[in-house]
Amino acid sequence: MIQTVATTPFAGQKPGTSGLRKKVRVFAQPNYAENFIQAVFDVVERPAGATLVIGGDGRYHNRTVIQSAIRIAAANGYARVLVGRGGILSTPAASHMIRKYGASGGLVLSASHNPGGPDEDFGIKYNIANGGPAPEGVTEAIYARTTVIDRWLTVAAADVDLDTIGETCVGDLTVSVIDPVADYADLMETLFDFAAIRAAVADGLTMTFDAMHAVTGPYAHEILERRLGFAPGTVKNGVPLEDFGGHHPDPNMVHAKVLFDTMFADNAPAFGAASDGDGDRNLIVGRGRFITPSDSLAMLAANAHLAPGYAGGLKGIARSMPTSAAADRVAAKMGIPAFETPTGWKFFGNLLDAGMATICGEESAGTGSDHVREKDGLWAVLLWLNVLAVRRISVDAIAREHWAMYGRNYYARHDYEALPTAQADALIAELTASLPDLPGRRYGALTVATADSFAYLDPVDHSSSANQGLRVLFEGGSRIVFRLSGTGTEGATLRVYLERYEPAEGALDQDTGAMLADLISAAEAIAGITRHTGRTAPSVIT
Ligand code: VG1
Ligand code: CO
Repeated sequence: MIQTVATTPFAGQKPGTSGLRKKVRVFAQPNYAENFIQAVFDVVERPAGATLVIGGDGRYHNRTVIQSAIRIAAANGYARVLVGRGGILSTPAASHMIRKYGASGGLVLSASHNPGGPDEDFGIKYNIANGGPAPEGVTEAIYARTTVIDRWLTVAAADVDLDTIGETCVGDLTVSVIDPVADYADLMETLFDFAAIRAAVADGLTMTFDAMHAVTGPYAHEILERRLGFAPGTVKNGVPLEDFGGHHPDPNMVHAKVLFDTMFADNAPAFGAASDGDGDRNLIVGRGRFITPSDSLAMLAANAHLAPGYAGGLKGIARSMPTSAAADRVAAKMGIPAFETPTGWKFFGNLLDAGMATICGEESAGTGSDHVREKDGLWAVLLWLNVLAVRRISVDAIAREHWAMYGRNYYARHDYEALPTAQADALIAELTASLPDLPGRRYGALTVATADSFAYLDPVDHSSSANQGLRVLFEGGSRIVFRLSGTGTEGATLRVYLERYEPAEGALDQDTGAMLADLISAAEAIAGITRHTGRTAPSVIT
């Protein structure tokens, strides 16, 4: 029996870079999550009798929202809901599930790399039938609907047992609780040479993987330890916890410091990696060698043909605008197109669907391919392992070889977190107004070539997206990008992306901070970060 619950709109239910993210206490208000989910069901394409995938990263509040989403789905005419056991599905596994089972879409419950717990963050993202994040046209329609919503639909039904594999009926809806790992692990076996990796492990290839008490633990235990034969204990922090053990599940030099320390110690394993809250990011560290995500994208693209899934070559490489141009050089050498999209995986979907790009990546530790429509942390780890197993050289050697061929894009991102929104907006407004005056200006040895606000025209559906970050490009290929985060839940976060290109015959093995020092001072001179915010140093450098 369908029940109609009267409601009124909440302000601010606007999806950001990757879904709607708010504090748990905001999501826990009566009607808050329900309004948003009903708004999704009101506007998205879903044939009668459609299937919906529901996956979550296991953070605090996950089970509560899953139970209410199931009842709302039942009242809205879905025929089937697929949900991972324990309410858990990594984001790439959810994407695969949508594609494999022909679902009309999915709800991905995650705030990804943001911390979890009663006082921390929660998030809901809608993915469409191709398995990828809803494009802007859809998220805008969802938002518009949230501003006028006056009712949501539900059924009176008990909670579903999420911990037992099997089927339950909720009204006319069938809920299938499925193994979250098996389908995903099988997909990975079709892409990578597991036998070659197993052989390398038998010959002594060692690794450590930090699952950060987030969603990848069960996947990593199954794939790395059980299917590939890495020693038990290779996977650290492998049990998903609602508060990620009190840490930020953000795989970077700050939050995965233990991994860094391990990889830079005398007895380091050959390979180290980590993933984030929802399993779509990856961090790659070789023995004594950190690989920036932008470099990882380029190096994986250059070596992907060594994996069976990519033996036929790549159709194109896509990267988000702030990601370094290292991948573009690989694409140029291969004679395939390189695409530059705005930040956020949703912008890669059309390129992947159209067969224009095979591999995509973002500087924020996201890499993936056309096997799903999300970035995929373990996929990147497995592609690295496949390359290492075939090449039988170290991560450091692969990096040096790559730079010797293509040159090196020294790269760092400086984040200024939790700024008062007014300060951040004033900085961006002032900088935007000054862009036309920047070309020709000199900052030490740097001369500005061009400066603009990045706008993207999608080559497939011709949709356009303006204001996607401010770019200051210098003569010689160096660059600074400024943009505000669209995933934070507290104030504003300013991201400053710094990149310096050093050609193959240049200085390839220098300290990144030293190589970027001129750009760091130029960023201050151009944007007045301290003047606007009072901050004299970034909160996080990645
Ligand atoms: C950040 C990253 C972006 C990434 C997004 C979602 O967005 O910069 O590259 O796609 O997070 O990643 P923003 O707007 O805060 O810069 V995840 O792992 O949170 O799904
Ligand atoms: Co994520």
